[in-house]
Amino acid sequence: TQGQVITCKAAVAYEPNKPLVIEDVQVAPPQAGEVRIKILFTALCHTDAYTWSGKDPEGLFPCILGHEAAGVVESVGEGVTEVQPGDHVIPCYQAECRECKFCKSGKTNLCGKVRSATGVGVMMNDRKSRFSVNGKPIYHFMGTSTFSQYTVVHDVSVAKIDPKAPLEKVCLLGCGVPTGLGAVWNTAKVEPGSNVAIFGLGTVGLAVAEGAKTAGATRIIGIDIDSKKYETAKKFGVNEFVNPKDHQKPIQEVIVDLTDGGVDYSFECIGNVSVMRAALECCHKGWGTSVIVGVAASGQEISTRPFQLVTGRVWKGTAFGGFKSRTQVPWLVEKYMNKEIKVDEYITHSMTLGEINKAFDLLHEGTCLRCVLST
Ligand code: NAD
Ligand code: AHE
Ligand code: ZN
Repeated sequence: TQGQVITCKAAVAYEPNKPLVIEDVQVAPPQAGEVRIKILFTALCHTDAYTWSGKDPEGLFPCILGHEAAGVVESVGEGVTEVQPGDHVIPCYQAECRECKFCKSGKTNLCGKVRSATGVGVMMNDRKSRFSVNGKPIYHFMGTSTFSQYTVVHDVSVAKIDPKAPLEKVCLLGCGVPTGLGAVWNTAKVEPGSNVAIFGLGTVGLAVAEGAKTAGATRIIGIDIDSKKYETAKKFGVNEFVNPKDHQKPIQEVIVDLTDGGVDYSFECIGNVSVMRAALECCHKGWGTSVIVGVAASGQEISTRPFQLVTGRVWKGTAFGGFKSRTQVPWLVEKYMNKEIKVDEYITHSMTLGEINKAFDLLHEGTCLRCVLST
């Protein structure tokens, strides 16, 4: 198949919110600096649902969504040296070129090399898509487009992993789990003995809890409008639970009262701007730090009284948990293989690519953390 167009199945999003259509898609061969991957397993993340909803200003249609996956390299374009056909890989929506201003700064995991293309659904080389249906181009998404049996990504967006790792599990290390762990370890840098509040106990919030537990946090307070979330959350380290619906007072006041003035660290893992405000304002005066993890819709803005920051609270955000993708995803895979981090526990459902619309329905139900699709 090397050098040839591959025709395979993919789930195409033609319009916001309209059911995805399983199509025969043509996938062009990888050009210079590109890698064509046979995707074997892909999970669904709430960011896919967000873009599909039409609220993502970077959402373009028709496109192939999906960004949390694992597979095997099928072929590589000219000049690609770090992976070869047969390598087991995880596509990384957050690239790492190790050469750009961002990568060299040592201050961020964001990479500038291909971001201008991945934000508009094309490849860097020729600003075109490698996907088409009957000659009509289909946009890429986040530089990954994993809801397809084959995809083409930039070489700076591929992490080569241990071939012994089970791909049906480690596909989760492409997004949600690292995001939560890294928000704690890299962005907040939670110290032992800290008090932590986590708003939203989906996969990302639970991974924050796991990260906080391993960082030695003492009180790990989970906050969710669905009280059923507490039972599962206990297994990830949450040791107190608050449902905002059970209280008259604003949730930030409830947390401040519970914690003698506020928490050391809070994390917003929902994508709701009023919760982001509450998460900042439940932080302790003088040092409390709040990390925004959730992605909010186009047009949404955050606000608080500047006095909150004048008096020492810090507002931060994180993308992919601050992890350097190509370098650290393989390291996370090893941590999973050594049983140092959970992955299996986040997988509540397994289906096939053909059942993807059913899988999206599930995502909106409280019982689903991650659903893994075999392609
Ligand atoms: P999820 O939907 O599984 O989890 C959200 C949780 O929040 C649910 O348990 C829900 O009951 C709860 N919730 C909803 N409204 C609430 C409210 N007002 N108060 C308290 N709890 C509330 O989602 P997820 O997959 O865990 O993703 C969480 C967010 O993180 C999404 O916005 C996603 O787009 C974003 N995300 C960001 C990054 C990043 O790199 N920054 C990476 C992955 C995901
Ligand atoms: N296109 C969206 C932004 C979405 C967003 O913030 N994405 C996160 C990853 S979410 C994964 O589930 C991210 O990494 N952002 C950094 C980047 O460079 O995109 C919008 O609202 O415009
Ligand atoms: Zn995601």
